[in-house]
Amino acid sequence: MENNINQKFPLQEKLDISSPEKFIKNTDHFNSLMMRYRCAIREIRTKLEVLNDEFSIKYNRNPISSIKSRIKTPLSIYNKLQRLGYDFTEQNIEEQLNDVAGIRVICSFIDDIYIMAKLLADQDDITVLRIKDYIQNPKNNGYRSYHMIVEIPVFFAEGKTPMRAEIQIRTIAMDFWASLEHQLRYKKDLGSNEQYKMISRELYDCACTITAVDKQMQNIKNLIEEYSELTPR
Ligand code: 0O2
Repeated sequence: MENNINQKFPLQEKLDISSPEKFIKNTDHFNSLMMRYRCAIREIRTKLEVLNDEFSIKYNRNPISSIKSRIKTPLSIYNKLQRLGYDFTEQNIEEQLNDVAGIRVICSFIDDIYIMAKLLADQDDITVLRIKDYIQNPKNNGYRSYHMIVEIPVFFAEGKTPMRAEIQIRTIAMDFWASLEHQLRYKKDLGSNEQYKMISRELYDCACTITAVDKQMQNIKNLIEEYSELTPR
């Protein structure tokens, strides 16, 4: 069947892949694959929203402040495969890339990150393939975030397809820092190496301040909860 979504891209040598744009134009399969990743995002988003709703009823608060999601752009997919030494084929996209579907969960407190991660991991249709805990083990530049690569089944007309996605869970403060640092990394006209190093040091200092603030806010929340349990209503 020509349009079966589970059919792989035609053999690479039959396609004009002299540029990613031509490749994409020449095949409907790519759009179909991206549609599948978008559906995986929708499934995971729903799971997170359900947990957040349940929390707000049970505990009168929302652990999730916001959820962002994105599908990697075709050019970014192409560049990443090139960097890893793979051709731009459907099989390589599915097998070699974990972050075509990306979901970012912004939580209010550090504890909420681990609560959300556990509640997701405990769901029996989610398979956790990899965890990178950059909160326990921050990167040298100060980056902190909790990363999960998961696989989730999505039900299409032709049947069930397991889809991979990257979930990044972090606090509002961690997200604020990471967004600015991301801009720095991709900024081309930043000036000399010395200036770049100076800004990196400043950013690292900010990361330390933000870590302290996150911990302090978590302590305040714990104290409020403890005191309100002791106070008779
Ligand atoms: P973009 O543009 O955000 O998509 P892999 O998951 O194996 O493919 P890797 O690098 O081993 O790749 O995974 P890791 O370390 O979990 O990082 C994946 C993503 O986390 C990155 O995607 C970034 O979004 C984010 N990230 C990791 N390190 C940093 C950092 O130092 N600063 C910031 N701001 N973000 C970071 P991409 O594809 O690199 O970038």
